[in-house]
Amino acid sequence: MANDVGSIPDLVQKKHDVGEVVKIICLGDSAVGKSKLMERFLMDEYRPQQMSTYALTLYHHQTTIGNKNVVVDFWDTAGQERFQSMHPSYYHKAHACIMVFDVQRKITYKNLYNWYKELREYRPEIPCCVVANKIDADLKMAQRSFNFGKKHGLPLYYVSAADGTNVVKMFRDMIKKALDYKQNPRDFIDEVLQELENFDLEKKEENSEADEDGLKTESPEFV
Ligand SMILES: Nc1nc2c(ncn2[C@@H]2O[C@H](COP(=O)(O)OP(=O)(O)O)[C@@H](O)[C@H]2O)c(=O)[nH]1
Ligand SMILES: [Mg+2]
Repeated sequence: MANDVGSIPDLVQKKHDVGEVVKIICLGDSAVGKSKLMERFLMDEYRPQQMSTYALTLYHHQTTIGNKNVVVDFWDTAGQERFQSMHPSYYHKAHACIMVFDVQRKITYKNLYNWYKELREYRPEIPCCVVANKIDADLKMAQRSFNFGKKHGLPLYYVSAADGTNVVKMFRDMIKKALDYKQNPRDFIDEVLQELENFDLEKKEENSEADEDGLKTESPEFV
């Protein structure tokens, strides 16, 4: 009995520690370096979960932003991008998007237009950035201005998954933006989803408070 009483606050605490969960997706042509960027950012935590049936790789990352615990689910394509289109479920409930091109292959830059169009069909409002990858291979590219970002009001990062330039900065910025979006959605459907999530959390909290007060719904004596 004493154990029971002691364990309840622990359980409540653990539930709160999990923090917000955000989903960040990565888009761009094959071989631009999407997977390498994730691997570089996650380094030792790198334990991807291959979902080959869905042509998908998921990476889980736990971090803190301010004093908030955040769980990030990074979604990476595993080949489906060859078809220049992703399944709608890839976009579903995403909170931010990282769009990557390869500075050595012009076509991957041109194709950003298609990726961006598809993204906005499913997620009209989520924060998005443009990533010019592989600048280690051609440093002059870091001086070039790429208009795609400016045209759509998206931040541009010059990065290298190979040597790590700007990788942490870009991911940290995007995690903050994803979190900010989740907490202040600008899309009607997202607002409703967030309300439902809050409602669910409040219900769970109410139940645990009731449990703490000894108001168990099912008492072991009656089972
Ligand atoms: N030089 C250079 N090569 C890179 C960089 N990032 C990725 N690559 C290479 O590009 C190829 C494709 O990378 P990958 O991450 O599999 O691309 P994805 O298909 O977009 O996931 C691999 O051979 C990588 O080693 C980079 O920053 N610099
Ligand atoms: Mg890949």
